[in-house]
Amino acid sequence: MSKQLLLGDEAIAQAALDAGLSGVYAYPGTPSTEITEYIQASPVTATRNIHNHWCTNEKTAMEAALGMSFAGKRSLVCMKHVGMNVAADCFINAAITGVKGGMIVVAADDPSMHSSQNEQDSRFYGDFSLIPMYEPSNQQEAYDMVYDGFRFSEEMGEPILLRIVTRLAHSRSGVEHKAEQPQNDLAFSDDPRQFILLPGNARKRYKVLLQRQEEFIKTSEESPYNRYVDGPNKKLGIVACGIGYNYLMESYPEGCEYPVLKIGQYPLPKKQLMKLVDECEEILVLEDGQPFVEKQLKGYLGRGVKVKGRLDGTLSTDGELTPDSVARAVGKENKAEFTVPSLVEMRPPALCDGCGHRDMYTVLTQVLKEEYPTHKVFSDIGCYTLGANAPFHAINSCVDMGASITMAKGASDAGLHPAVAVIGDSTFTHSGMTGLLDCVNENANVTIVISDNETTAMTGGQDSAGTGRLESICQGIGVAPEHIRVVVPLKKNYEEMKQVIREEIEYKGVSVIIPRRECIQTLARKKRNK
Ligand SMILES: Cc1ncc(C[n+]2csc(CCOP(=O)(O)OP(=O)(O)O)c2C)c(N)n1
Repeated sequence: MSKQLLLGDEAIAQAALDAGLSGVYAYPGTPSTEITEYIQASPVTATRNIHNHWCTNEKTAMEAALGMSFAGKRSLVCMKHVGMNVAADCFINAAITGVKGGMIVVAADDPSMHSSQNEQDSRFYGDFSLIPMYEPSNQQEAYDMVYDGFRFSEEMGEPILLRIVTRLAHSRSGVEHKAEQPQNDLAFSDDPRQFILLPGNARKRYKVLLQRQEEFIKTSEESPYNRYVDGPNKKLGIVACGIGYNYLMESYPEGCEYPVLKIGQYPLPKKQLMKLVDECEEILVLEDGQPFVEKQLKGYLGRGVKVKGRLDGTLSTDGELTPDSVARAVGKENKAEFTVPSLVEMRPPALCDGCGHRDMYTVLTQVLKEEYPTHKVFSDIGCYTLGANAPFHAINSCVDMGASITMAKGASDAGLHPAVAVIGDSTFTHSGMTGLLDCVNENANVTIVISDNETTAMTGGQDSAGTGRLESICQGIGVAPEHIRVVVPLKKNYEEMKQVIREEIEYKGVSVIIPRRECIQTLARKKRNK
């Protein structure tokens, strides 16, 4: 079989294509975006008519993937870790409905917050929902887990969660392909009530899910992704999860002196874990993210075994695991840490020269700072969040997707004026529209700026769900047409833009200002590809 040099994300995508995927459903988010992009660019996607359009948000993606599974076909749903919060309602309930066609949920975590607002660990979602979960240690394993995972999902009758981290998603290694499989035929559950979660049915199904936990543990004990490797020195036993195993092996190219339990599948394999605990004086847990296994281990042992990891300070409680931090934790000499020469020291990211968000902030901050000193600006997540930095210092909040509009509403309810929201076009359709309806329903005194660059720029320029329809969406939600104002953010229009901002702040009700100019990066790409 051929070997290909693939990113972790690409290995996942290729495995899904090889395993007879019928549809990928996703909303972009680093470090998961490349999975869908790889599927979109793959020639077989068109020839096999595999669904590959971006979704409006992670919840719609999860639900559509469950719908495809309901119809008997194999679906993949991909998101960054915080997307799991958006999709959680469907995700948790999908564990109770179960699946028909194989369904794999990829949650790409970002320990160290390279490109995120938190470093939550998606393995808690696996535990919380009570379904089996994979965590690959390298790109080949990511491929194998997805390739075999669809069948496993169908055998278990459950979605499978695949948790990856940034370093695995965004680094390459040689990956061997397996044979291409056909797509499933349309097929439905034998149980007509499987997907009807009325309380009477949900209670039954939840009980069954609980009863199946021992079966899931057994599959973990027999899984090729969980491996007990003995070592002569029993002073320490190491539990190495996911990429933590890869980092450990960097310190032991000839094999580790301590017994190691490699974890790639959850729930934790009880038998192997007990063997490690019985044989070793102390346990060290290596896991990238939060102390998920370490906490469980402390809970389930309760017999005076010392467990070391992030909770006792052996490893830092925050930030990603690294080969260096793992080497230190096992008492290995560390090379001097690489230091960044001062010449290239951290520079905060900035909006591109020529970006429309720049013109929008230039004008907005001028009007607000000079004429409305009591103002606050609630911003959101996207390129325009960089309005927080110099030279603008324009925003007062950025919390989660959609929160600009609803926080502005809450602050306005509290008596703040002017309460201004700044949100991007993709974020608006992702989670801002429902908040706008709240504003309209109460005629909240808010001024909402939808800074429309006609793309999802922050994550690389994917299609934005509302392009060409933002005014009609706002009007449909109930914003008065005369208070939906479109401007072109260019220097020559600054005076007009200022006047529009003044008028809409003075209006006591919901107004939407749409500065619209295409992202200069997507524009340049289009020109290059012509
Ligand atoms: C729940 C969630 N999903 C995805 C992301 C990743 N992400 C950050 S901003 C953004 C969209 C930005 O697009 P837009 O609002 O149009 O602003 P732009 O970057 O184009 O200025 C995405 C997808 C995230 N931070 N949180």
